[in-house]
Amino acid sequence: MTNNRAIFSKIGTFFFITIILISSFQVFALQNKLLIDRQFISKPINNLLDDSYDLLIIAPTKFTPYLQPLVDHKNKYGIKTKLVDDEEVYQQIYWTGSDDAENIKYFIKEAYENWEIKYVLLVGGRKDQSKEETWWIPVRYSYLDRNYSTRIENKFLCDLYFADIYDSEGNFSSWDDNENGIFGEWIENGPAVDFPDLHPDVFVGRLPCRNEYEVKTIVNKIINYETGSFSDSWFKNIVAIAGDTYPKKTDYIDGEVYTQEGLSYMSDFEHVKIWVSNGELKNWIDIVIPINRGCGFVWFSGHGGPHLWGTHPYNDSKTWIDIKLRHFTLLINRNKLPVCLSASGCFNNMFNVSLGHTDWVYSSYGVKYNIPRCWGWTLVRKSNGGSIATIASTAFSYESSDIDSGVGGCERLDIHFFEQYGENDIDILGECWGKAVDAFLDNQNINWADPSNTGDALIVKNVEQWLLIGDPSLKIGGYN
Ligand SMILES: [Ca+2]
Ligand SMILES: [Ca+2]
Ligand SMILES: [Ca+2]
Repeated sequence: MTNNRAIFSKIGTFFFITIILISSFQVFALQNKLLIDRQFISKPINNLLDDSYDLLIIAPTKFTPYLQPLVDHKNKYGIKTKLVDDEEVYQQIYWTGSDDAENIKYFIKEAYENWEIKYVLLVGGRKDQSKEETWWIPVRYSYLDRNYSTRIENKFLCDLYFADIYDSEGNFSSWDDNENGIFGEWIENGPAVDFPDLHPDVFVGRLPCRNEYEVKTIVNKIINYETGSFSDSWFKNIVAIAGDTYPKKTDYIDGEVYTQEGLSYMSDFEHVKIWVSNGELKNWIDIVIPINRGCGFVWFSGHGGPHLWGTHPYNDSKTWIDIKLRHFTLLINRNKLPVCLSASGCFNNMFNVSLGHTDWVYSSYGVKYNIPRCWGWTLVRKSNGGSIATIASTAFSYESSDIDSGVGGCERLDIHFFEQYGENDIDILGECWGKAVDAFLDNQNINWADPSNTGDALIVKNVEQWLLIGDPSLKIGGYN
């Protein structure tokens, strides 16, 4: 027994020393790893600190070969462009945010600080048409929870999250102040929980491509657009499509009043008013024809869904005049591509829809049906025409309740866009978007404690969901 005890004691001592040694080694290794991590934090991104870029493109590896022609094109025109695949992002940012979307945002922050980028193009949408959402490039849902009358909506797509890097004090704008992994929270019938800064620090657009074909199509569209000749008069048309968004509820023709205000900034353009009051807007053909003739901008002011845009004749709520996805097959405007705006059309840019699962798509009989992609994205991905970009809403959007108040209605965002382009002479698409967001916010005094269903939360919701599908570095009107 004594001998056995001595042997066990020696074995025990041996194991004890071994464990100490292993532990010491692990501590040493961990310390070194932390050292390496810290070095990575202070000196990330490919040892390319001497370089600076204007445009950062983030895409999955699968798409990157098809984006190289766009990179070459951008560089040729003086927009220094860096293409990074998503794996590279996740490898470099391995101190990790709370999820992949936050990792992307941290990477954008690093790129802003090290490469001085101004524009970020995210290339990647849903991976397929199934019910479960899987993404080529992650999205952020804002959980600003407000109903639209009796219809519940507790979250929506928000790419402004990726553009708003810093708060007003220069700290990282996390959009998750209480660190519960739920972003942009403004609880139902309650105050805000998270307090996003909202002001963009970089200009972000997304091409929600599902496959290589879509990437190739849009790369071609952008290159052709920017190198094309805009001396033709078609570009100088702005088509405004509007009717009575709220029959009887307001006694004026809402869409016409708002588009008129925006058009006043566009004095160099021919104003093509496709309105109900002048008899130019009777059905969807009236929308297709002026777009096919060619226009630099097309602006819709009315209602929307993921699958349609629509409005009413004056004081006639029973009659709808709308343009649906299937009507787009007759859009054959080819290289005469407009920038399209539709802030007031709810859901027009709701790019998470699929054949497997579609929210907020109804037939006229109230039955839900499915669509492969949303209205705004269908216009952008169309190969023989459509739009070069669509800026529109991803959720329920809310017009000003009072035309004279000018407070926080979604229509103000579109109007501010034309102010940037027409009056402030900004001709880069993403800058018009971002500076319109700034101008919109500068006119608001948001009460973040407002618990009401129709109060200040809607101002924030409007701006969070006004999303650019397109290239933020796009030179509006091209380079020639
Ligand atoms: Ca939160
Ligand atoms: Ca900011
Ligand atoms: Ca009205």
